[in-house]
Amino acid sequence: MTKTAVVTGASSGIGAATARRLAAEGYRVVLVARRKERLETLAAELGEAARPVALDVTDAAAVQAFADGLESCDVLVNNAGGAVGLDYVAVADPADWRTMYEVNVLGSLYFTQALLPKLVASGAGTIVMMSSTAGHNTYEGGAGYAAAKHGSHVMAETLRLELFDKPVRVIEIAPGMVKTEEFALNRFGGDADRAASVYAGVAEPLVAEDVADCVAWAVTRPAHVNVDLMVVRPRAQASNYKVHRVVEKPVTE
Ligand code: 8X3
Repeated sequence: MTKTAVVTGASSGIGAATARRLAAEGYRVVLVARRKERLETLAAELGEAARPVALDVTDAAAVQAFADGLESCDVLVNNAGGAVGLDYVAVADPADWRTMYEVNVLGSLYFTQALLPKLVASGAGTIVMMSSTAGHNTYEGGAGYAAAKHGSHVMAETLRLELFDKPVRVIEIAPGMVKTEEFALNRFGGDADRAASVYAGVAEPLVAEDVADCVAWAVTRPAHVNVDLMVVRPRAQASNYKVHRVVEKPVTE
């Protein structure tokens, strides 16, 4: 029987790439995000394998109603998330922190709670938590995002303990620098120059397809194999701090 994968944050970036990959692996993919038009475009591209569902992952009632209407679920990819701002703790806007916690952590909580009975009933369920290297370290200005992603990491670790006797595995994927259409743009409120500076001089940052490849590999291992945690960075990024950037030399006469 065709397996069903629910991917949140599927309207762009890692979520969309993951949906494409899982569809290519033979899954029926449920595409979840707020932006209906983008989901419909992706669903049209993927054909019968995909179903778009427009909802806000921070709306617990909407998530539960969606889950109630779903026939079965084999894989849940808790991917919806993102960063807002890069401000020092001293001046950070609590509203940004609240948004990041709600989307990255509570959104995953709502989906996990709502779909867990179906994941257990599948007999071989998988929950993928998309955390970040910011879920394992931090950096100046990153406290709000790192706190939220540490939350994703802790949720994965705790769930794995709590589900130890259930047929559901919990996989955490922690990407470092991934150049996507929107991550940095969203972080900087649409400031394209500031967003571009994040990747300045990095010849080959990861792209969404690289992370989707990690998800697809981990999810398609035999059901008894649990890839607990996969940390993935571009070769040019040895740590959140240490990034190899090729600086263009100024033209001299
Ligand atoms: C993205 C990694 O370094 O921008 O999840 O926080 S970082």
